[in-house]
Amino acid sequence: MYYVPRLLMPSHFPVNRRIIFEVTSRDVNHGFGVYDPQGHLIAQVQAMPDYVNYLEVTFHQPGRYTVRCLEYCGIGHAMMEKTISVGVSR
Ligand SMILES: [Cu+2]
Repeated sequence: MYYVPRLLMPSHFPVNRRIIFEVTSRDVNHGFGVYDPQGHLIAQVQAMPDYVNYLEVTFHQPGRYTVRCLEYCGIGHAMMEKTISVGVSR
């Protein structure tokens, strides 16, 4: 198992290991969506202030995945995206 504390978002993850994301928010509601290298949504959970949700993901294929906000949250919404690499060098 690979545990991701709520204030830490690494950009590299291993393949074929259970990963637990702690998901919360400091301001308003957001959506936490994980997309595989082909652009398919593979996991999602809501990010809410003062509450922690846990999202378990196992990346079975190496490649570049994307985490995006899935809920309109304000003027910065379109920029809420992060690329993560799985099983490949940074
Ligand atoms: Cu948003």
